Amino acid sequence: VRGKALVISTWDEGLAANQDAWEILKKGGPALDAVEAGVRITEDSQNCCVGLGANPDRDGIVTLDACIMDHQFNCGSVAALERIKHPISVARRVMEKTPHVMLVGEGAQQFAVAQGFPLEPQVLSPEAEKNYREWLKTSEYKSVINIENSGNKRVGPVGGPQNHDTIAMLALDALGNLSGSCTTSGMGFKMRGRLGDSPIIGAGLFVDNEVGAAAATGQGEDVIRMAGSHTVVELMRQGLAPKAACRAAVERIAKIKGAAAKDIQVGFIAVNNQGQIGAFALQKGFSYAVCNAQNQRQLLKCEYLL
Ligand code: SD4
Repeated sequence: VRGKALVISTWDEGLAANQDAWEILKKGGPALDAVEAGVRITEDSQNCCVGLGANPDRDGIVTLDACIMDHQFNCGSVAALERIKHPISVARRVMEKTPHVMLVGEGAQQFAVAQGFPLEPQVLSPEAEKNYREWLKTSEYKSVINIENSGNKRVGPVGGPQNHDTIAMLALDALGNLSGSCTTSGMGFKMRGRLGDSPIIGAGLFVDNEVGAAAATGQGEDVIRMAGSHTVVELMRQGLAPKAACRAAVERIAKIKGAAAKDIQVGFIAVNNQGQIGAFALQKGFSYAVCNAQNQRQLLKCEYLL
């Protein structure tokens, strides 16, 4: 069974994150530990799109969202969390130590501190500070789609300019169990209090061990309105392969949005309980990283609709 273990995650940053997840999976460790450890790498990287180094909301404050789900429908989530470095680990504690699924804002922070997570200083990373000052010149909220060479450049470690704010990761372990994680700073310069899809079970992430797992990235509002990741898993339940399921979900978003679809980006990744993987995006520029026993550093350009 061990040959089947794999991890798949979003964007170029997924490559580095997969390595830490794989260290656990290759020893036969649980998918849940893998998806937590993997995305912590991205949360740590100051020069990136996730975690405390990321772009703030329009009031200049970094607010983080994350969720995690295991093979038994256990799930935990935090949203609008401030000054905590590893929201994914707080989400896991919500899952394991509370009777709840989601904690938000001040309550989430209180819980994190009570669980021993350090309260970090409220400062922007140099890059985010620069981006925020630039943004303040117009103070105009526009969702910038995550396409190659989009105006708002962020240089990823591998694939050149990228603009996005999220990592989602799905893993299958040696026992055949699936888990998933998702962590984000949300859309840069969002309204204070805005939540996207990423911390919402069924939208940003969904795992049903009998079928498969899926996760989303991109314009969260449009993922929420069609229950994105849950939809992908249900399509797999009906017999679609992971890529076909991701494509059908993207087509649904395109239909809902009509002409406005060209102004947004959404990408899905999926894995079924047989270890088949797939991904599909609305627009060009979405990448995803895959790691398994055969190939440990694979970065793939995703197929797209428009
Ligand atoms: C959100 N889905 O907050 C996230 C953002 C994202 O790449 O995935 N950006 O809507």
